[in-house]
Amino acid sequence: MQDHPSETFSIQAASSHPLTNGGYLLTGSPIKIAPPYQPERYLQHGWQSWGLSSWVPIRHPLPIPRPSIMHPMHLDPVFAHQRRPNGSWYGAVEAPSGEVVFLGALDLGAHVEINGSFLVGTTEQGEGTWFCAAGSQAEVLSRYAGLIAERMGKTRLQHPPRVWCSWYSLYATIDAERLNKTLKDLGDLPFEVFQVDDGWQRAIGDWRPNEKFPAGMEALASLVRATGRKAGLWLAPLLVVPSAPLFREHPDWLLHGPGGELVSAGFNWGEPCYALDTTHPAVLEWLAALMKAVRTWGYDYAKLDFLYAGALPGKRHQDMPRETAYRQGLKVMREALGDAYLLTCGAPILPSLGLCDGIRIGPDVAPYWISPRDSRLLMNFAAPGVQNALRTCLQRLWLRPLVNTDPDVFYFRTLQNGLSPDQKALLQDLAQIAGFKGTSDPPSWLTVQERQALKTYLEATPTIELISPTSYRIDGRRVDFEPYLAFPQPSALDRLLGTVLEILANIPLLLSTLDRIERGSLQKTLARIP
Ligand code: 9PG
Repeated sequence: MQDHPSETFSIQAASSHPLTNGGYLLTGSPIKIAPPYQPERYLQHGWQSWGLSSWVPIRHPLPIPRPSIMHPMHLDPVFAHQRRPNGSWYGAVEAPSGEVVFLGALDLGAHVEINGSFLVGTTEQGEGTWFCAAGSQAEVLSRYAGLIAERMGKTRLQHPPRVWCSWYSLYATIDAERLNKTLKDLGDLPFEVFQVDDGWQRAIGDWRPNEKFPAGMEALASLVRATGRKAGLWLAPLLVVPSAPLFREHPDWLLHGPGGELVSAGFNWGEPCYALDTTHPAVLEWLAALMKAVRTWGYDYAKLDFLYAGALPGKRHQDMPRETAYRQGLKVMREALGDAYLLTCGAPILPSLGLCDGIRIGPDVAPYWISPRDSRLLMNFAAPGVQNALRTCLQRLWLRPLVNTDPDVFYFRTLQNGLSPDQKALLQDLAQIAGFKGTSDPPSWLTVQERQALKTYLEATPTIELISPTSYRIDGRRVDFEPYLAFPQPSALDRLLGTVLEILANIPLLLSTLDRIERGSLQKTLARIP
């Protein structure tokens, strides 16, 4: 253990070099950082876009989120059962003074946890390189961002586009006709991208248009382009479900565990999900061809989703660290996409930097504040909802110099929306700060006033000042998010119900049935709206 008397912590590392503007570059694994006090809070960073990133209590840690069948979709499954507060690539503790002591990896495959009062950093392979410093949270994260940019690169684009995305209103009920109508209704609203989300494909892994797009995806793209906008398309290129032909035709392309079993990538669309092995040359070829096809159809904006699948632990065709394997797959897709805008989603954060233009920095929003089932009973903060999205996104805004940060969509509509005006305003403010402006509100759902407010909002370029990671000034107006971010305190009954739900959620048949019911009721609701 090396003591640094001028610092507020001591370091145990293979090597440590002081940096001219404070802090240290360290090598080794594990790395141990000991502050001379017992910290109360730990800054946890989620592995992929949706994963919880927040200050969390140390003495009474949050329980392991449920249900476990969703772990591969919501957190790094390797650490799913780690009870001590932990997170991917970096972590920090807070000193009584409010300063933080920060430990952040400069390499992939790194993890930080709190053990007693120690911050402990480990790497999955080899000797890690780390940055460690004390200071204000904003200051240390800004220096970390600089070091990460040197290693991973950063986006070529200063300004993210304004996007209309089909998901958060029409969900999987999209069809060519409805989208054409929505496109027409956008009129003079200043959206630069019209992005078709989930619902156009035959299956996850079968990226041909389904029967709801009888004229093919080219037809829709040319209508979009005729309005002067870029056409955008959603794909989950690294996922495959059993109903896709690829699942039967190329079992060797799928990621397997050490015992030859398929690695679970979670459960969605009423089916179990599996991952492609991005070290398999045939998979890389297929991915490149898929991205080129999307370009040929006329799409210049790709939202590549559920990308964590490429970095799940498993036995790969070519043996390499899982995040390196993912990055290799992403690089192939990036190159095949040429100069198209690439938005990554459900993506491991550090391994995506330098290769994408934008990245989703939080879980999905929803037209409600929280789902009591997910937040109170299952203590799952990666599930859709506005509170979850705000909480995680705010802790990821330090990424702004490196990549366009997508906090997910905001709402202006009242129709089909359970959010209060204040809650809608918080989301609008977040998107203004993050810089990435997107919505799914179909113009025909908006009142005249709402449409006007949306237009004014889209055109605004306010001055943003950081006060603290959870409070900002937007054109001089102070916005404080902190009062909205508290975690629920579940009762004994909540915990009991959570356990029952956990058991039920691990029955795939029940999940598929629920998925069918939800889709059916959404279809009926939307059929009633013009
Ligand atoms: C389309 C959507 C939208 C959305 C993405 C992603 O089951 N899950 O845990 C789960 C998480 C996120 C999610 C869907 C399911 O949403 O973030 O914008 O594109 O896929 O299916």
